[in-house]
Amino acid sequence: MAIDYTDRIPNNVELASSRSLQRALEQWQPKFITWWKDLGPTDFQASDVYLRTAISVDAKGWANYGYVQMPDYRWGIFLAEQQADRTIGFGDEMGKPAWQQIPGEHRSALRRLIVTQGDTEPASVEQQRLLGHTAPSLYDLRNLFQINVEEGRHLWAMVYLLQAYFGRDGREEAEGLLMRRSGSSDNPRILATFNEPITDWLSLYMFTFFTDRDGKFQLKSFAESAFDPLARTCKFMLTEEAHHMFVGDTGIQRVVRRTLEVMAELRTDDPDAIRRAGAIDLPTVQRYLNFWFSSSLDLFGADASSNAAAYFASGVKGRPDEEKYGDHVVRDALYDLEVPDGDRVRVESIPYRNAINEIVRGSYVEDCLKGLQRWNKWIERAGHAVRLRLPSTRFRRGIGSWAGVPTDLDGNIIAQALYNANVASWMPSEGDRAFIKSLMQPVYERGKMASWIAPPETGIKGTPVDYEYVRFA
Ligand code: BYC
Ligand code: FE
Ligand code: FE
Repeated sequence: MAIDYTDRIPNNVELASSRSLQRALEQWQPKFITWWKDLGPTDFQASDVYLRTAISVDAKGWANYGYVQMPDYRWGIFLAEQQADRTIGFGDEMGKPAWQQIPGEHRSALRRLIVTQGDTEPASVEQQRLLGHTAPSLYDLRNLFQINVEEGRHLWAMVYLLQAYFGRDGREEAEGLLMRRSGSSDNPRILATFNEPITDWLSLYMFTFFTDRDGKFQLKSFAESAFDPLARTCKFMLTEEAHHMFVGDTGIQRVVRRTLEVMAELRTDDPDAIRRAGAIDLPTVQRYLNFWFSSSLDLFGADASSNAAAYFASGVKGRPDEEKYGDHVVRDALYDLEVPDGDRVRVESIPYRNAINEIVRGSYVEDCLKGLQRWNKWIERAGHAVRLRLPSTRFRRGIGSWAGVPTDLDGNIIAQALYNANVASWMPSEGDRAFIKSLMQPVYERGKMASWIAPPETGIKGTPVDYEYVRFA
């Protein structure tokens, strides 16, 4: 069957004029659709969903709203506008022209990074595929599907780079991106967080708040890259990413607000009483937060990393918002890293460039804190003394100097036995998960919300909250 790909695939990469790229996409596109139908959202493929589709990168075209059946979503390929005569903005190559083609010596590093980035996108769709059956409202159901199709588009964005710039290797990697499976034991997704199951909506909100926010920082690092097509692709992806984090931020806020309402009605903060009323007690919210925050921290890589230093030196991958820094070369500076040394903490001075993963992680933590401050305002206004908090970045780490080091939530090193005895109260327990699961009943009546979550303040794109966001087939 002939498909007019230049029409089917909205793009600003002159797809029509590149025969070889079209051929590669013609091979890949049906495999993507098969993957989507097999591993995308289950059972809602024939429903009409009120979705945003990008048909161009300008202010008018990037957000078109209308009813779409997900398999018909027009996954497009968009790069932010090219900046004429762009030069490299950091590292040893600073001031030289940005690369429009990949220099041979950076090919394998870029390939690995693009594959790692690309792998997370379909992974997240796989992780979330069952959530449509238990959405707390039509509004939330629509947001889930919006995120899923856009993660699909982000996969397209990376596959475009692989196919357009990496020849046969790139085509093989593009196939591999559809073959790995989240949570599989023999062919898992590359990064650990993307193999964790997301089978309840509290986890989805945590994931979109904490893990999509890692995406924001990684994409911002790539938006600085000397490899111009990568930089431009990631810049455009960031415009979509904002909605994913919005879903997490407002989702957790709505959970907290509903809990506060129930606490006020019952005049208690007793978790059992709150649970009996069908809301989620704040200590449970905290445990889910501890889990997803600590897992997402690992996605920034090792705190001391010669890879990160090499990426910065060569221009492959920079720091988010590079322009906010005074020194874009940082050749001789040092960074004081706190590392575990037996049961103590030692400060180790390492070259600044080797600490870039840790520095970016630090910016991420600050960004996360803003969300917590907003949620805590609601708790404060309701007159309660408890606060949600971020655990220490040393807590429950799997990557870097703190990997496997037993600490408490404040980052104090403790005995392994003490850690083992306490971890169940710091992480979601079997009981917590069973309780959250019991709440996961779909609410598909227009404008209605599940018992455990407050309604959103506004609908999507000026629609009322009781809009029919999803019309079931
Ligand atoms: N898991 O020198 P390091 C998103 C390995 S989220 C397992 O720091 P590197 C999204 C590493 O491979 C954004 N292994 O490594 C969100 C290395 O091993 P080797 C995703 C890990 O590679 C929601 C060793 O440890 N984007 O978009 O320089 C929904 C030393 O570490 C991990 C990216 O990740 C880990 N977490 O830095 C949908 C960007 N971390 O080679 C989407 C692309 C490290 O010594 N990736 N290792 O055996 C990168 O930029 C980098 O690869 C990393 C790690 C920052 C991940
Ligand atoms: Fe994404
Ligand atoms: Fe995302």
